[in-house]
Amino acid sequence: MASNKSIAEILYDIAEYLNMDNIPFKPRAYEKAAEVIEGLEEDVSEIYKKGGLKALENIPGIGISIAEKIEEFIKTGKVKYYEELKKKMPIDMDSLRKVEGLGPQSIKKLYEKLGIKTVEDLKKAAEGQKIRALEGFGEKSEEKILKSLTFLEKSSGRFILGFIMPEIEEITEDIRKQKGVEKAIIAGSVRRMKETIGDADILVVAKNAEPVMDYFVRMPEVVKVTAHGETKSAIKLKSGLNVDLRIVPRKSYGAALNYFTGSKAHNIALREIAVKHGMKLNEYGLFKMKDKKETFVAGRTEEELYKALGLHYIEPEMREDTGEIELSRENKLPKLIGYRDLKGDLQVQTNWTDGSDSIETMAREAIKQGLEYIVITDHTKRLAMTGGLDEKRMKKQMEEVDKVNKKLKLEGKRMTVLKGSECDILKDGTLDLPDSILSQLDVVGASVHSYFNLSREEQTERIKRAMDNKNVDVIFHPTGRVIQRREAYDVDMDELIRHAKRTGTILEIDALPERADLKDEYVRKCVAAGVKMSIDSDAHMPAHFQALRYGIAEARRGFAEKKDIINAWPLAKIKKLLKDRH
Ligand code: DGT
Ligand code: CA
Ligand code: CA
Ligand code: ZN
Repeated sequence: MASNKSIAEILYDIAEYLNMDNIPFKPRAYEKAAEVIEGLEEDVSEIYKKGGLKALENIPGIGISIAEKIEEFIKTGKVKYYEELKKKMPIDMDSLRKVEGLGPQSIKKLYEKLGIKTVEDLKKAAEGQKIRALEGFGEKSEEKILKSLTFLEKSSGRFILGFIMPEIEEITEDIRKQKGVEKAIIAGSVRRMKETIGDADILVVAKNAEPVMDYFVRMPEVVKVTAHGETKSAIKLKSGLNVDLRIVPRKSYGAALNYFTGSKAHNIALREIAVKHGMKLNEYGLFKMKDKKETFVAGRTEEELYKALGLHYIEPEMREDTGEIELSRENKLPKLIGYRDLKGDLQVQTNWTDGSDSIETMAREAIKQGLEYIVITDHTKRLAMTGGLDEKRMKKQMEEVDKVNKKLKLEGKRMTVLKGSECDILKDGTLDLPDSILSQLDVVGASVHSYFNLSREEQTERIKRAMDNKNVDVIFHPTGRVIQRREAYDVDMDELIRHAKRTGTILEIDALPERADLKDEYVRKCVAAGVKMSIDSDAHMPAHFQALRYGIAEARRGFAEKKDIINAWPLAKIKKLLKDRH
């Protein structure tokens, strides 16, 4: 079916083609029509189905000529006029348009003189210094094109949530402060706390849309405005992040929030439930047909919406249509671990190895973060470049931990620093420190930092062997992935989870935003298998404790409850668990 989005895209493209030919007024008419259609509540196809061409023409901002083209597109999936324009100049308009500083005239000239059709063509030409020779371009604009291309490449990918979140939250906060704004909330994958996000979607309820939109497109961080309308605007920030802002009616706030939070799969499943109940669900609400008229059933809040669908409220992190809807219907949803539920942190590095601060500084910061215990887990000797600890220095560090504990206790602080290690797992699955030392520690974490390329069997056996060591309590960052930098090593996670169950080993959710390891899928398997996990910051400096939030998010995405996460437990309880293990 012809979606509003696809219709709008064609109209935008036509506008661009007309702009290239310097035609007056007409391009603006197409652009305006595209904007109107983008912001329309109802599907244009629906409008057409009900009222035909006349109804299309009645849409404000759409004249007969554009209405006819929309009709043609709905009927045939094509617009002849557009096809002809495209044939005359077969270029990848959508991509080329995104290149900063490249207007329609330039795009045309580059095609006519150099045959540039795609962004790749453009890059080649710029690198080959072909563009500077063109009339009206020169060396400067060639450099500028290359710069925009680099930026585009950098920003075309997804963003790691934890890195970009502060910026998104700041913008949302600033919007919230604008006059007349009643609500401003982040939706989309950001609200679902996905590890990486494509763009940010912000929803606003406001008395008066215009000043909010004007503020939004003029924020200092904005480098490009891709849409500026009454209900929807879209910008690109210096960081490369695209942000969509939508103003939604107060009455539809819950429905809009639900729709724009997604995921798409979750939305589709909800809509099917609505249809089964003889209702209709969209971003404006849940509606019932009565006497051939739609009446509003729910949509002010998400809670009300789920309720009207016969469901219990589902937390955003679970909305991926992977079983949450069935659980909700049966009232069997997990009670997810909360963002304030952590009491401790089992992986903290200090300046004894590659961390930046002392044990004491890290402990004091942890207190500020509301934690009651931390485990100091510096690297071991095999990681020589980090100054990894050998037996002698390990013993020294244990004395230092005692000292810090005494000092904090004298001050009446509620913080216990525990002795631990991030001990390297060697190639054969043995550990980098002898059992005589490991057995004296409160918490031993073991990690793979080498031989990532072993075969699946070898890697699995290696880690299982580490788990077999009675002194090993936790496997840190169990799959070794670093998002956008390194794939997980090849390992049989199902078997590791089974073995963790057999040996009572804890598996870590390393909370560093670029790790998020275990990821949600494995967290869920651990929950199902009854394997306990920890959520650790892997802090190398005080600011890193902030990462815990993203670890909690990953746990929530994996349906984990407080009982599944041992550092959500009070110190006495976790101590008992460790004691029972040893
Ligand atoms: P992202 O930005 O790639 O990280 O992922 P999302 O989930 O934020 O996706 P985005 O920004 O394209 O759209 C935001 C939400 O809007 C999405 O989660 C669900 C909703 N949505 C977007 N397009 C559609 C659609 O075609 N159908 C339905 N049912 N929902 C959609
Ligand atoms: Ca998004
Ligand atoms: Ca979006
Ligand atoms: Zn590590």
